[in-house]
Parts: sequence; structure tokens; C-alpha cells
Amino acid sequence: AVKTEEELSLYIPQEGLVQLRNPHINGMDEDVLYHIALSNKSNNLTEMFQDVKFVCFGGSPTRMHKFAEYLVEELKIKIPAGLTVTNIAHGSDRYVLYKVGPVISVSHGMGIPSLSIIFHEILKLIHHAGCSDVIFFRLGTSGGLGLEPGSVVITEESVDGLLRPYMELSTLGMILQHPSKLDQDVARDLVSLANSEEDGYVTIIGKTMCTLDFYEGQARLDGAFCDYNEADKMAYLSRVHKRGIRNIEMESLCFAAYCYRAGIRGAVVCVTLLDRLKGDQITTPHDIMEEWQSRPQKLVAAYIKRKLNI
Ligand code: R2B
Ligand code: URA
Repeated sequence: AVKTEEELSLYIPQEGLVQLRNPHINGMDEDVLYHIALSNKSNNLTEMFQDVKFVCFGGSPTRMHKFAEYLVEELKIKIPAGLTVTNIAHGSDRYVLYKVGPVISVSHGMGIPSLSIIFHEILKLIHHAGCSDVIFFRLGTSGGLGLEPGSVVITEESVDGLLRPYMELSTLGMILQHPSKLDQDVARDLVSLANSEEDGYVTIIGKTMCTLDFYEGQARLDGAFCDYNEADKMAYLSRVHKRGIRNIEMESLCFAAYCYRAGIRGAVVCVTLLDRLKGDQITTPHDIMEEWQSRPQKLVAAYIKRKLNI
């Protein structure tokens, strides 16, 4: 019998060794983590990953490579001269995965289906490796609502395009609803590390809307299809804004729902690339955009350094 969401959804942050809420895994001879080309039989996952305490997910492979390099500097990790961080998932061309001291930096691609796959495999990876007390982050980009572009939003709770605070997943021909709350302590600790005056941009806690599409799903007028007008768009976005939503992106619902289900402490930190109450197109020059995209990375790196007493 499939368990009801009530039975499944008690958010109890795990303490100690990372456990899976799947009774089948430990009875398997081998567990192939197909999309990152690793397996608990062919690789010594304990030796490779047991010291991991933080997993940082982000959409773009290049950005997650840059984040790994940034962490080498920030955490003062020693890498032999002439060498650089290596992509441990090089046997697959779906995602990239770097390890820098106690931190994994991994790409998740765009949208919930892509994030879902890598989340399953990373959670199994850290379970097989015997990791304990691991915190997950998503570092991303988003469209802001009523915020100066470049502002950073830490997600309090993620909602879908109908503003419902859970992810619906069709499972065995049924629709299961998985709550998408995030750990409020991690969010508060993160926001306390930001200083809007010194930084020159604001960092706030707010709700995030997660959609299944970038164009019509986010009420854009500039997709290849559009069956509504400017007034319809603005009525929807204003309603969303009034409900406390501060940004819109495409993965937080699943990320939050899976952290909640797993009892893993997690946070979503996204920079806003534009104000959706003012437009649809992203026209900011590349170098400014690069600097904006480093903002979630700086905040999460500061959090990690604080935790490691660096
Ligand atoms: C933010 O940016 C991407 C779309 O441009 C998507 O992955 C997201 O959540
Ligand atoms: N990512 C999104 O999903 N939406 C935006 O508007 C910008 C980045």
C-alpha cells in the first residue's frame, strides 16, 4: 500500500548518518548512480565522500565549476600545483560534480525533472558514503517581483503556479502531494550573514513561486505562444506579489519537497535577474550578470565558512 502524505511528511531533520526513506536500497547488490556515472560497488564512495557536510546544487555546469574554484580559495583547500578541481561525474555528460573539502558542488540543469534525478542520486550517494549531518543548498537565478534586479531572495516556502505549497508528483497512477517548506533556521542564519548596506544590494527572505515553464508558466508575453494580454499578465503577477511571493524560478518546489521528505536541512538562495513587474526580457550585460550570479555563491560560502569556523 502507498503511504498517505500525512504518514510520510513529518519534517524531522535527520541527526547523524544520512538515512534513506526507501527500504529497498540497502538490500540491493549494487546501486548504480547512472546520471553521475558512479556506483557503490565500482567506487569506494566512503573514501571519496564520507567527509561531505554541504551539497550545493545550481543549474549551470559552468557556474558550479566556478563555485568549486571559488571554494578552493575561500576554504584554503590545497590542490597540487598546476592541477584544478576535477569533474567527478565526467563519465556522464548529464551533470557535473566537484568536491572541494567537505563541499559538493553539483549542477542540476533546468526544471523540476532534471533537479529531481540528481537529487535522488546525490541523496543516495551521501547515504552510501556514510555522511552525517549534511545541509543542501540550491544557488540559482530567478525573476524578481517588486525588487531591484540583483537582489537576493532566500526562500521561506516554495509554491507552484497555483500558489499551492506542495509538489504534486504522479506516482503509480495517483497524484501525491509533497509539502515544500524549507528549514527556517538555515534561512535565518543565511540572511543574518548578509548586510544590505555593505553589499550594495538587498538580501531578503520571501516566498518563491516555482513553475513548469519559463514563458507562459511565468506569465511572459514574449514566448512563441501567448493567449493572454498585458493586463491579464499584470493581474496575475500582482496577485502573486500580494501573496508574499518575491521571486519566480523553476526548481525550488521539488528541492524543498525532497529536503522536507528526506529530513535534510535545505535552503534556496536565488539572485533576481530582472523585475517581472517591469518586463520579461533579460537584457543586462554579461559582466554585470556574472557578478549578480556570484551573490548566492558568496552568501553560501560565508555560511559554510561560519559553520567550519574558518
Ligand atoms: C532559473 O533560471 C532557469 C531559467 O532561465 C531555471 O533553471 C531557473 O530556475
Ligand atoms: N529564471 C527564471 O526561471 N525566470 C526568470 O525570470 C529568470 C531566471
